[in-house]
Amino acid sequence: MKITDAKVFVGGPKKNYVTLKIITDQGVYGLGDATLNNRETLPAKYLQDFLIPNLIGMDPRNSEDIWQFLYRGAYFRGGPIAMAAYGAIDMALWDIKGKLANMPLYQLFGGKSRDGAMVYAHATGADLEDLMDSIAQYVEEGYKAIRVQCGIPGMPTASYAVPEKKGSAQNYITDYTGIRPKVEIWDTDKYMRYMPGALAEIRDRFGPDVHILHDVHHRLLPREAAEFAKAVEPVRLFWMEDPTPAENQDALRLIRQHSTTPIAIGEVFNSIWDCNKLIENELIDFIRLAATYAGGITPLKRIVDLAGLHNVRTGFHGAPSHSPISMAAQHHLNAWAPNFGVQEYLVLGTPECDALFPSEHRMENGMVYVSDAPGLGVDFDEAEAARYTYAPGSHPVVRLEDGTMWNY
Ligand code: GCO
Ligand code: MG
Repeated sequence: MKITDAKVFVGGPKKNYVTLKIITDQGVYGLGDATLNNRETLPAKYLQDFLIPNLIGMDPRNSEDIWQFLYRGAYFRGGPIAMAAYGAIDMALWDIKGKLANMPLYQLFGGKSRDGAMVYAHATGADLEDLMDSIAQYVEEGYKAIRVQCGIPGMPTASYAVPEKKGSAQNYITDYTGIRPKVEIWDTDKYMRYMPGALAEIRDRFGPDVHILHDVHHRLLPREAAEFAKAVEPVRLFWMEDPTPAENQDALRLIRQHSTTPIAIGEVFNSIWDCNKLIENELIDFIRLAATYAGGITPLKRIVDLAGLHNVRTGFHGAPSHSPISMAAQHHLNAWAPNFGVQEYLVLGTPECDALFPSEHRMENGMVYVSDAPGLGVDFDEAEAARYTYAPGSHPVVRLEDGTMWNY
């Protein structure tokens, strides 16, 4: 069996999805997602110029060897652009394998460990009252887990994932007016003084059962993160996400030594080498890589297994930048993983998105039910795809009030 061709498409409804289609000599094709948010053309170019010409003629069933060929063979290993491109290839090869076996992928991993996988939604508000309305709406819709972000009084601009105006619920961050980013101004002191109290009010209002998550989005230093984690302990967060940049994996010790608030990290990681110490030293509770940026199902599954040895559960990234193809890869991993925690999932279910990526994965009452179709269980309509083109966009950058660059 041989790969005979592969095509890359960039575009989608209000998103620049990068979709790979690998075609074989036996009429079976596989789909992959290489969407690297706000840098979408780069994995697409890497696929077109270097990777696809190498794939032609290979046996698509050897997905492990092909992954090793891509990763080791590049000599310059890893990085988000390359790993997103490998991720798309790996997903497509697993899709082909599932179709050949006539089985949904979760069966090839070891079958289902649960019926449905809990997801979390994003509630957001220009201020706390606005956020409370947004949370109430998700509770009403049956969500069991909700991430909460709100504007901070006195902050010079809206901060991460928070709308500028009340009631706009416009939390998403990519601005498609061009590649030059807007600037958010950040003030750690104002955040530290306000946010723990706001989280406590949310817990009081919604009671003990709803899982509350909060994304600090890399804004704190390790000592500040430790103070924050300690202050919010009574709220019993499901998790505190990205409290501090984790490039220095040892920095997480400080937070751990001072608090029992669960920590979720990993959405910007590309490899097991970015998180192995965090996992082995049990410095985190949830691992957040995505099938795309981690380089596909093959390496992500290895990370899930390592995490399982150390009581770390999964909480894969699922921002709207991921297409339904990589989300499907994650639905299958979530159905199988013995150490599943939660899945971030923002309902993309617009008629346009469903028409571009038809599938039978189902979302109900805050749970995802994986499809039983062979492979990934999601298709791609090329005629629909022809309606879309690439639209340059950027998420903001962050500066302190004196102009110093900070972490987005
Ligand atoms: C999340 C993330 C996203 C990122 C975005 C960047 O938890 O979902 O923090 O909102 O900001 O994916 O491209
Ligand atoms: Mg995040």
